[in-house]
Amino acid sequence: MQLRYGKNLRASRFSLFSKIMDKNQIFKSGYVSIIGAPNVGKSTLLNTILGQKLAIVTPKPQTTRNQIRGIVTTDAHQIIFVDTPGLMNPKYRLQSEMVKTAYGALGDADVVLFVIDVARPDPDIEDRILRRLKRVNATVILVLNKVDLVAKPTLLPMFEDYSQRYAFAHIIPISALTSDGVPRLLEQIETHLPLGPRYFPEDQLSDLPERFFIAETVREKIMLMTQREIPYASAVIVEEFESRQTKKADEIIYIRAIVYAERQTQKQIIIGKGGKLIKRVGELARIDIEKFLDTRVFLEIYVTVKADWRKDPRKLKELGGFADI
Ligand SMILES: Nc1nc2c(ncn2[C@@H]2O[C@H](COP(=O)(O)OP(=O)(O)OP(=O)(O)O)[C@@H](O)[C@H]2O)c(=O)[nH]1
Ligand SMILES: [Mg+2]
Repeated sequence: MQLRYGKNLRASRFSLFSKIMDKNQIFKSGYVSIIGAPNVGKSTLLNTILGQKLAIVTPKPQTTRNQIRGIVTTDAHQIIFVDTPGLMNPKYRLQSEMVKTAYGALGDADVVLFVIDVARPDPDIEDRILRRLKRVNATVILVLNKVDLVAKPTLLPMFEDYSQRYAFAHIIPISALTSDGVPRLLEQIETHLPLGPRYFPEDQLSDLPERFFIAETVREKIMLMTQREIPYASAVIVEEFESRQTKKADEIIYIRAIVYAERQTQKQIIIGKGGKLIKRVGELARIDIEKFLDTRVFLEIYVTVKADWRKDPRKLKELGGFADI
């Protein structure tokens, strides 16, 4: 059974948008793509803007693999924010699909947020992205993220340096983690939105199905609890997602998720001694999924091997969620 939008897939009433709109004001709408190198805080920024966790976040680079769309609707506008995979120099097929997916978000964008980690800038990848941005019609805003990690004076030369490298519409320092500077960023985004209709119902948070977010939650826990190659060699698919009644006639959602590893040795590590690791993954994922769906959940996780799925286009289509390989 495919549930439509459960309670927590509805947009929260929380809003970092500060302006109070007058009723006669014209409606604006548009797409805002969030791009940048891996680990700069793109998904954290999406979650902060939405006021709830939609995209998974880990301290490891290359966490996000797909476009994650989150919708914010107010009386005056509707904005579809698009979080994307971190841009890097791809070394295998999954990575090249991730890069293609990220650049694919530039086509529809009205505004592009190019996010930098001020504590760890990466001039090579930034230059590559900037060359690409020169061919884009959208308004490009440079977002200097993680300002909570550096002393203020270190930011000044950055304004100078980046404005010489590209004609950004704005350069805005923020901390996606503390939301410092985020309201100002949103104000600037609003000014660049075109007039447009409301594309989605006002309480809709995403156009992606619940199954996707459930699989992502399990993948987040695996990424957090495993090391070396395993976080990158794991994929998760939700095979079954069904509402059942308990003996007391309460509703419980039964979920069966399959974790795919590339090798038998990786599968063993993910399962852990006596099933300890996968049990812990299941416990942590269940807590988050229950919060997300706002209902009780019975989560079963199986681990299996699909050899070299990251290199095989057919397997990638199935496990990576890339529609047009
Ligand atoms: N101190 C600090 N840490 C942050 C901030 N924003 C994000 N982080 C941390 O940076 C790490 C990466 O954050 P993500 O949001 O997953 O980064 P991402 O750009 O989506 O990464 P990929 O999906 O791998 O491309 C996490 O540990 C976050 O908690 C910030 O403003 N300040
Ligand atoms: Mg991310």
